[in-house]
Order: sequence, then structure tokens, then C-alpha cells
Amino acid sequence: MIRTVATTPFDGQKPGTSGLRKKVPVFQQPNYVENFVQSVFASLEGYEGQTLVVGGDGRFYNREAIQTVLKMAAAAGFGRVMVGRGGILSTPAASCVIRKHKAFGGIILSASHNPGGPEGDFGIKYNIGAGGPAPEKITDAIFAATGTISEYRIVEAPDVDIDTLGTSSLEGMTVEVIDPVADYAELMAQLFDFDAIRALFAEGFTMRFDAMSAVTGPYARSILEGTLGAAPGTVVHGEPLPDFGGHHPDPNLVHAKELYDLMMSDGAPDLGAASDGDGDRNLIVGRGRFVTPSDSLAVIAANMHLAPGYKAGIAGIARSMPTSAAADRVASALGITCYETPTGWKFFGNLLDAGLATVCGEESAGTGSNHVREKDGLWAVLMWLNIIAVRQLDVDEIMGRHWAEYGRDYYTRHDYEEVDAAAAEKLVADLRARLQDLPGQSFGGLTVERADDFAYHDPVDGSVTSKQGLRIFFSNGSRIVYRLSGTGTAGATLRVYIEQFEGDTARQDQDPQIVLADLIALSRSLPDIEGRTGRTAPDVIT
Ligand code: VG1
Ligand code: CO
Repeated sequence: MIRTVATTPFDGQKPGTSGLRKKVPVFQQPNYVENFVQSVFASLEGYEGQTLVVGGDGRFYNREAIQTVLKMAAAAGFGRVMVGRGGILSTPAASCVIRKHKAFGGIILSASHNPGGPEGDFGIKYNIGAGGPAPEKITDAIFAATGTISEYRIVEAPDVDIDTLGTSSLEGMTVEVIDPVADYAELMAQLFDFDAIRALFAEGFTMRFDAMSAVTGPYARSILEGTLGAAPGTVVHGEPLPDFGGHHPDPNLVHAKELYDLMMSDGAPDLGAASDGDGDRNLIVGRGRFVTPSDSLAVIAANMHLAPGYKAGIAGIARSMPTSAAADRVASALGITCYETPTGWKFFGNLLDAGLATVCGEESAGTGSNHVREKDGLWAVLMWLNIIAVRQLDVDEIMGRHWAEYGRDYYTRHDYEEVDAAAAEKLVADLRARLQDLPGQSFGGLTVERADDFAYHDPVDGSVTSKQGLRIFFSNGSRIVYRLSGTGTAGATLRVYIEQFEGDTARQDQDPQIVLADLIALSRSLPDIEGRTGRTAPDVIT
């Protein structure tokens, strides 16, 4: 029986973001999940009888939210829902399933790298039929719907068994519980030289993959240990836990410190890798060598023709604006375009659909290609394994040769987390107002060449997205970028991105924090971060 429930507009998603991301207790409020899901359906057309893909990263509240989505999808008239067994689907696997089974779209339950558990974060986002995050046209419509909603529709039925593979019916809608790994694993086998990677492991190559008690555990175990023959125990923290074992499932140097320390120690394996809560980010560390995500994108772009799925070469590269210029150098060497987009994977969708870009990346540890429409953590790891297997070089050698050929873009990101939101907004607003006066000014030895607030003109649909980050370029080619995070759930997070090019091979193996020290100091003094936020140092340095 379908029940129509009266409700009221709610304080939902922030405009411009891909979905809802809030603390779990917020989602536990009566009607909260229902309101958002109804707002999503209200902004879509033509889904009757079609397929919806549903899954999440296994965090606390995943199962409850999935039951609500199933019952509301049935009430809305979807013909079929494909749901990952146990409610599990990594973000890239969801994208893969949506595309492969020609679904109308998908609902992904995740707050990505944010902490989980009863007091942690939860999230819901909608992906379109191409497999990627909803574009702004749809997220704006969802946001508008949250402000006018007056009722929602839901089927009254007992909970659906989502732990047994197979098909059942819910008020006329088919519910298909699928293996969360199978379609994704099949796609990876098409893209990469699994024989070469298998031979690499057979020759004794060692690896640790830290799944951070999040969603990639089952995927990594199946593919790395199962199919590719990596030693049992290669995947650690491989069981998805509702609270991620109390850790932040964020593969950065703070939260993946155990892996990082191992990789810097004498007993390090050949490759260290990790992924985040929903499996779309990656961390790559060689023995004694951390690879910044910006460099990883550049290395992948320069070498991906070595993987069978990309042997014809790549059409173009796309990177988010704060990502370093390392990928631009590879693009110009290959004679292809490097597109520069705002932060967030949704901006890559049009470029990928139009065939303008083959590989995309963000400095925040996101890398992916046209195989799906999300960034893909395990894909990046398999790509590195493929490159290592074919070139027979270790990570450190690959990086050294890359820098010798293209130069090194020293890079760091400094995050000031949970700062007072009003202070952070004012800091950015005041700096924005000063941008036009900066060119020509000198700070120590650094002279500003130009400064702007990044605006993106989408070459495919002509849309313009403005106010995407303050950029200050210096005459020596260095750059400082400021922007506020759109994914935090408490206060504001100020992100400061700093980079400087080094073409001299003899000076390419230094500590970025030391090389960039003057720029870092300037990044703090220029907008007076300490005076305005009380912070003398960032919370996270990447
Ligand atoms: C962060 C990253 C951004 C990424 C986004 C979603 O956004 O900087 O590059 O696309 O998270 O990643 P922000 O607005 O906090 O800087 V995920 O792994 O949450 O899908
Ligand atoms: Co993520």
C-alpha cells in the first residue's frame, strides 16, 4: 500500500553541492531522509518503469536509509531497483552498475571520507544515467524542491532482505540484490593487463592496501588477492565497519599514517595504497616515496597507454583548478588539451561524455577516466600496478624519471578545519575584494603577476560557474589558491593550495614544505589567517 505523508520544507542540501552531507542525528530526524529522496524524485522526469541503482559505503545508517529509498522508489513507480548486497556499493562501482545496466540513475549513500558512526556523518547523493554526480541543473532543482515540499509517498511494507542475492518484488517493483563487486571487477579486467600484474605479484612484488575499514575492502580483496594473486593479508582493514573502526576513512597523511609510516620504514613493501570511505579516492606511496595526487595524475596520463584499455592513447586530460600544473606539462608534450575545471567530479562529466578528456584528476586524491563517471580509487591503484609491471621500475624510479623529463611541480595543501564560518567567509570576501590591486605588488622576493576568482566556462554546454577559488599567480610561475570546502559538516574549512615549479633535476628531491616555505608564510600573512581565525598552523598538511 502506498501512503502519502504530509511534510514541510526542510533545511537541506547546500546549493551547488552534489548531495546532502550532515551529521547522523540530523538524518535520524523524522521525515529527513524521506524529504530529500522525495525532493530528488521531484526534480526528475521519465523514470517510471526504469531502473534505479542503490548502494552505499556501509557506514552507520546505511541500511535504514536504503530501506527508505527502496520503499519510496516503489511508491514513485520505478520498475526495478538494483541494490548491492548488504547495501554495499562503492561510488565508482555504483557508477559502473548504472552505466552497464542502463539505469535511469542511482542513489549513493555516503559521506565519503568523513567519519562515520552514530555521531559521525552521513550523506545521500543522486547520480544520473551517465553514471556521474548530478549536474548543477539537477542539484539546483533538488535544492529548490527541498524548499517547497509538502508531502512524500512511501510504500508500507516490511523491510526488504538485502543480504541475499536474487530478486524479489516490492509493491510491483522488482528489487534485485546484486554482488557489489562483480560488474566492477569485470570492467577492471577489461582495462588493465591482469596477466602482467599477476606476473608481477608472482615474482614477489609486495604491497599493502589499506581499505580503512571502509567500502573498498571487498573489492580490493577480490581483485588484488583473489584475481591477481597478491599475498593474503595484502589488504588490511578490509571489512567495511559502520564506524570505520573509529577512524576517518580519509587516505591522507594524517589518517593513513600507519600506512605512510610503514612505507617510510625499512620493512616497507613495494607499494602502499589506500582508499576512502566510498572508494573513490586513492593514496599511492612507494617505498620511501609519497606520490602527491597531482603528480599521480600526471604520471598516469603519461603512461596510461601501457594499459590495454587505453592503448589507443588519450584524447585529453582534465584537472580541477587547485590541482597542480604537472598534468598540463604532460598534455602539452602529448599535444593534447588539459582542461581546468572547478573542484568536484561533476564538472568532468561533460568533458568525458563528449570525448574531450580521457583521464581526470583532483589534488584531493581523486583520479579516474572515461570508464565510469566518478573518480575511482582502486582503478588508480591498478593503473599504477599496470605501469610498474610493464615498465619494471619502482615508484621512486618512475617519479624521478617523470620529474627529469617534465620538471617537478612542488605542491602542498594546507587545510584549516572547523574554523568559524563567518570569519572564513569574510576572509575570502576581503581577499576577493583586494585581488585587482595585487598585480605588481611584491612580497619579499615574490611579485604578483595576476590574480582572479576562478570562473569555469564549460566548453560542452556553455554554462558558466563562477567564484570557484581565489588564485594568485606570481611572476616566477608559483601559485597560491584559496577556497572554502563544500563538503564539511562543522564550521568552515579553508583550503590553501601552494605550488612552485622546479625544472632543475638536481633540485627535484627536496621536502616540499621546505622548498615552499616562503610561499607558505605568504599564504598565511596575505589574508591574515591567524588574525582572522586564531589559527597559527593548518590542521592537515598534504
Ligand atoms: C573535497 C575535495 C574535492 C572532492 C570533494 C568530494 O571537496 O577537495 O576535490 O571532489 O571533496 O570528494 P571540498 O569542497 O571539501 O574541498 V569525495 O571523496 O567526498 O566524493
Ligand atoms: Co570519496
